[in-house]
Amino acid sequence: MSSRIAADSTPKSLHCLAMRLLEARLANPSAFADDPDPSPEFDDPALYHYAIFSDNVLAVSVVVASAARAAADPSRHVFHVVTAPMYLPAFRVWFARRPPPLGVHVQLLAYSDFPFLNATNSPVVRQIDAGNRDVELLDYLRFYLPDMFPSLRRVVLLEDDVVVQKDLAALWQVDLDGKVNGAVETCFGGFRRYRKYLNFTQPIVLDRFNPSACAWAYGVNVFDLETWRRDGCTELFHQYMEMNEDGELWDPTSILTAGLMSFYGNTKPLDKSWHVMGLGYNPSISPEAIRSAAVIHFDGNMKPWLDVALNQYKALWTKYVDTEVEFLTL
Ligand SMILES: [Mn+2]
Repeated sequence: MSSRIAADSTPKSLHCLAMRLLEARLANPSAFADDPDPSPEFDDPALYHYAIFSDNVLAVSVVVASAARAAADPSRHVFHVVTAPMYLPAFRVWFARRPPPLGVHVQLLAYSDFPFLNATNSPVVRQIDAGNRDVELLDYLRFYLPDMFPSLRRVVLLEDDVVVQKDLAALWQVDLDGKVNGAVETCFGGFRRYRKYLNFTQPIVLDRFNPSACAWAYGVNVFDLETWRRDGCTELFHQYMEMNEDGELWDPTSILTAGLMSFYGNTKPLDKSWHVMGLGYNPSISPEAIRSAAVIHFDGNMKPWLDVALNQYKALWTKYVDTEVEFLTL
């Protein structure tokens, strides 16, 4: 069953899944609390906290299930899932029907739950309000982690196209050397350096950045929220978004570039085994690299829930799809 679901899960059937979940809630509203009481674990800084920004219920369920299964003590892991308001009911039904596995904690939120995300505070919201359709608020929420989670000191950002294969508790012991962002670097030789992402013919870019600085990846990022607040990285991000309103400094649709600017000189390279990339486009990743990876990342267009997924990697994702969910009987 699970392989059939994943093989057939086109974006259209994922949308159907969200609709079915919503239907279940309309049919039986009292079974699904609108706003369940927050658990004390949600803001306990002694626990391991993850942020996932997504509108894909199935993908998020795989991230959570895989991380829970890999954890030595799942009850110490807390997942903060933030979605668009229209998808929140679907997430609520899913996690009501299938409570978080193995005692992990899951907090479900919509970005409308954060009042500071308004046009006065945020140039991103202003650009969306102005009709800039290239900007998706969900994608930019990662720049607001310290404001979203004021009581937390550290958060790991996981994208929804990853699978966790090892206990991530050790990420909380990684020494970031006073930097804000822990990430795996992606440069090799002359490739994937800042010159690829920024327009160095602009004096302001040339002034501030080294063109041969090494780029890093989103997917698995350890963020020290206290240092982030101290260094004002969100404010810096806002400045760059405003400077680039005409799109001359960098491709304004690239969230990575916004990150490369905002955390420039503030990123600590993580060991590459924390985050192995390319499963959404590269058919020849070494099996050994995949086996020893703490997290594998299906970055690229061939997502594991799509028909075009690379066959040799598909099972690494589908084995975490919860086949007991009745809505999946398509
Ligand atoms: Mn990704």
